[in-house]
Amino acid sequence: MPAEIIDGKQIAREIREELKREVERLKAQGVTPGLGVVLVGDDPASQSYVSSKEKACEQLGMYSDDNRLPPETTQEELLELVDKMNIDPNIHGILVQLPLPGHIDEKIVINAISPDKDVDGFHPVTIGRMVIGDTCFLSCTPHGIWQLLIRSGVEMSGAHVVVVGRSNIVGKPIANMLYQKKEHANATVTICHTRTKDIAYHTRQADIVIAAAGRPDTITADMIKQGATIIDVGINRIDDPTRKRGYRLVGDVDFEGCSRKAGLITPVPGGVGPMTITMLLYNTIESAKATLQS
Ligand code: BQF
Repeated sequence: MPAEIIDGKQIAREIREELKREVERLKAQGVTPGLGVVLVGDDPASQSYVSSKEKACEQLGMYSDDNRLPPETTQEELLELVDKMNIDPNIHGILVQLPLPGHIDEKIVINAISPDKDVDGFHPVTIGRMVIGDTCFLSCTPHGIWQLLIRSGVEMSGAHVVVVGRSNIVGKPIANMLYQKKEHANATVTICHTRTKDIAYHTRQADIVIAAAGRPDTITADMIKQGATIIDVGINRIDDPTRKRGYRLVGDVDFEGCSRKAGLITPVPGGVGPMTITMLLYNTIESAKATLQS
């Protein structure tokens, strides 16, 4: 029996409907959730991500403050803008689109964002809170993966989750979220990476495989257990002259092969990707809510 496909686009749509009502409620109380957006340089992928995020804000009735800075922007200028946004009461979340140009130190910029507005969840204070299990902004891609699993009815408690990849933006945080002593978590988590001796040995035992290695065909059908849940976080551009853009997107999973053996599987595109932006909106709205409660 072929795997059931987890429709990330549809689940993202449902969450955005919920969020839209939340924004209306907040506006009625005099608060419009606002996202401060910063893009430095002219990387086409980053431009497209930033535009999608701003469009998504608009669709929910949120405010977004668009700041597109030239590639030669200095670190000092960027830090000045971040400082301004830190104290701007109309901005509840700050999004500095990564990657930044080489002459700017990403770590310094991330550290400059107030943890109270860290809707990307990349600040070390936020990460510390997450690891401890405190309430915090959960970083968007792993939070999106978690929501996909929850809303698809996947049992996490006691499940063996194998995460392939150990990046700061996906592998490390999703592993942390899923082993927490919390509802919809309590999994046993294994993290595999480039130096793991036999990745297939681990993934074959997994009830849930999360592929975030950044390489196509990292997970093939022979590497998974019958009926497993497969989450594909990869976004790899493959040259394709038949497409108008000249490329197509593929994940880290051999979708063809794995969808014949898995129980549930996410597609690329239309799986984890749409959830990432949705959770950014979610975090910004939560941040706006917090200003009312204090
Ligand atoms: C889809 C990102 C690497 C580096 C910086 C939908 C997105 C992607 C795919 C998207 C990403 C990846 C984002 C799909 C935002 C996810 O349908 O498959 C949406 O917009 N993303 C980003 O802002 O920065 C990145 C990946």
